[in-house]
Amino acid sequence: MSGLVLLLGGAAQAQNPFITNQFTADPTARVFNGRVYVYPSHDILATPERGKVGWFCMEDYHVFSSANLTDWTDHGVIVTQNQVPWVKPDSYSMWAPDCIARNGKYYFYFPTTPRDTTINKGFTVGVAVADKPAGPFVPQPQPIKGVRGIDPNVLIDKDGQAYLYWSQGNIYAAKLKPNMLELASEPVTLGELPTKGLKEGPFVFERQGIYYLTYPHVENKTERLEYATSTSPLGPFTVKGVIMDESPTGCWTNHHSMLPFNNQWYLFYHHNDLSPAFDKSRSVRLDSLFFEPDGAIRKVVPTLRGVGLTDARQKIQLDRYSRLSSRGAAIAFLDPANPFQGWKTVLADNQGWVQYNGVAFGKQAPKTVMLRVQAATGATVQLRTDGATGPLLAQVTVPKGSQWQEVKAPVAAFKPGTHALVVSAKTSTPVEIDWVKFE
Ligand code: FUB
Repeated sequence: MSGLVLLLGGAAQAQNPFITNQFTADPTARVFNGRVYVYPSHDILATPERGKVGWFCMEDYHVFSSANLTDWTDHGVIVTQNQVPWVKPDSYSMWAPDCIARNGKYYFYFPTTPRDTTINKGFTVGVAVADKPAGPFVPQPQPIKGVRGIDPNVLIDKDGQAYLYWSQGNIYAAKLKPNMLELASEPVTLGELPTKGLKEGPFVFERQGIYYLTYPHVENKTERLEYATSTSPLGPFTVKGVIMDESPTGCWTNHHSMLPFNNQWYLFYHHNDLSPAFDKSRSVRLDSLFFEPDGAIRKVVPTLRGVGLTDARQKIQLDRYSRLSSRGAAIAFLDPANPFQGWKTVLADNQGWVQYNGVAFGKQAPKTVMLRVQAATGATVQLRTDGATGPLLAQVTVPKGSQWQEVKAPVAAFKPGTHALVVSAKTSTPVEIDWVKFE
């Protein structure tokens, strides 16, 4: 398997979606050796020769990692459909995976279609094993016996017993043998969950003696993230509530994982940011997650801003905003024909402003600010910290032009530390901003 390592963007990836070099979905995040590793599915577009047009199409898995949840590394392909002996090589059905560490080995669980239909007519689950979190992974010659379904997830309990969870309309669970490759008990249905509407994508974890079974569920029209709790890994579970509401823009699936990292919990999930018109091409996101004192999970409101600070000296992508004026501001793709180029902020007139929180200016005052901008008839923009009436950092005159240009202006005021950056238009003509960077 490929050993490609690609630093994604180098910086300023502290926004959503946080992987923008390809479509990614179903993110299972794990902390291994002080780094966060994300094992997502890899959506690609089906063609008449490849997969089924209009449906999910996935042929391989990449793994990504980060030490700070801001700068992400793509370690390349770790498992691919035509290099696993038991997998139907043209099934394009490498759906939501998981990975877990035990005794110095990394076990990567993935659901897909076997070539031998006597094993199973639909999906089953296989394992690939590695000595390091990014591989190389060696697939087992056969899938796990007795598992029929998708979305594997593994919990290793405090007593060392491992459990495999998966879904097929309902959610199922069984004990795993210490070798992590075989079931040690008959599968059971976790039956206390809602009976109406598809449930899938289980992610189970234990916190302060409570076992959380979290899962996407179609209560209404599309999936929302819900959870149930128990005092034991196999239940009985009590349904507790919603972690994330249905997508307001109609992305049918959601799929998630959660973990604590440096004293903060995070929710990893997906949306179709890079493919708004087709929700089978998804992108992974990340937001902070909080527990109430009684252990309840506080509902997460999805953000574009994501988590972490953005260094003022890196490109600040305002289009991943924290707040946007209700009039005179909009977000659009830089190149609608190539969404992977990212977005721009369009301020239509002097009503338009955008706020981006968590910009780390540090201790030393920057001398200038640079903006990548475009304004057909010219424009003036102002940059302030901490609100529309906060200190004026800079006023920038954008010369008229129909091309992108990098325009500089001196920084007039400076307060050390981390601030919200507010950029507003001061003229009645449109101005488009790709990014802002202090120097
Ligand atoms: O990515 C394919 C499928 O969509 C996953 O296995 C489900 O959980 C849903 O996200």
